[in-house]
Amino acid sequence: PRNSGTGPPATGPPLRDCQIPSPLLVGPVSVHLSSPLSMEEIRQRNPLVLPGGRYRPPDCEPRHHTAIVVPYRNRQTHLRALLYHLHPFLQRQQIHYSIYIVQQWGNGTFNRAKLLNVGVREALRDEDWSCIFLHDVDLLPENDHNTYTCHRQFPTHLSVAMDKFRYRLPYPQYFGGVSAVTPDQYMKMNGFPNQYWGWGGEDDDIAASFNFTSPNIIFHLHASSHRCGFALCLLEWARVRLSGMKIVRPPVAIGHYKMIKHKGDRGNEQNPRRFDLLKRTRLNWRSDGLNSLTYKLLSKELEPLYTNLTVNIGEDP
Ligand code: UD2
Ligand code: MN
Repeated sequence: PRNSGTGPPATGPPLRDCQIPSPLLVGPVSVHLSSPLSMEEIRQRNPLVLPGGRYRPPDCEPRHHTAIVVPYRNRQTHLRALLYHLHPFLQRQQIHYSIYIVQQWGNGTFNRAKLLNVGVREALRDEDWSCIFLHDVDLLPENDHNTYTCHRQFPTHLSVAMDKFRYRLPYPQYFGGVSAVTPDQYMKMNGFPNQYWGWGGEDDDIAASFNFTSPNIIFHLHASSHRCGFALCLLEWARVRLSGMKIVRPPVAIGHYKMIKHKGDRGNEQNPRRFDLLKRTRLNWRSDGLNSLTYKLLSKELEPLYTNLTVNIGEDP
């Protein structure tokens, strides 16, 4: 069942269901990274987007209701590039959507996964979304056949081919960038970990991604696992697996993304504890996640192109 807010408009004849695939899709699009437009210019190019960055197709009843959640702090230029590309991209897919920017308040160490937890919880207060996207601010999709919808059973990993990795998966279990879950899948895996402060590891915790180039983690793997073979251990580690699910992906030819080049941010230095935390996912995932999430929502603004959530998520203890 849906909220009244997701049904057809109260007046006028009911709309026909949107066609699948959307007739508006164009396939590959060229993504330019030269200086993005101003927010006002982007707004003018997207006249049907409502305050809060909401949209629903005007002439058919959408089959999908997707919230896009973006963990964020101090990346204005990237945000404009994302909004510039994503709004038209999603409108061509004829889905009902809304974009949430979850902004970490203060100068403390950044915590991407905790911000994602906040975004999911707050988005679900607004609407009965059927799908929630977890989206880095600096990733721009290059093919609109990569639909921003969810798989019924399993979490999806979308950014399977990025320019920065020469349009290939860097390693089989990689889960960074853009992913998606239904509310059910999210509950099942107890959301995302709250304990990863700083860069790295949180995506590994969620989905057994694994960096083959890191001797450190290989060492830990061997040291900590007597009973399982190498590959098997990787799969057993992460919360998607531990909660009885697997991950689905679009074909590599479609899951193309450009990542805006950037340096590491201040306040998001590599997390030296990530390897130790990862060893304990199996023990921690049931107690650390959605059910242990605490935060203070400081403000919620319906900006013309997105909903801005400013949140105090506390500090690295
Ligand atoms: C990789 C993954 C990312 C995440 C991260 C480790 C890719 C494409 N992405 O990103 O999903 O797993 O490693 O944590 O491989 N952010 C801000 N402000 C900050 C810091 C981060 O807004 O000061 C947000 C922003 O949405 C950014 C995301 O966090 O895209 C990930 O941070 P990053 O882009 O610095 O890390 P990156 O590219 O290595
Ligand atoms: Mn990045």
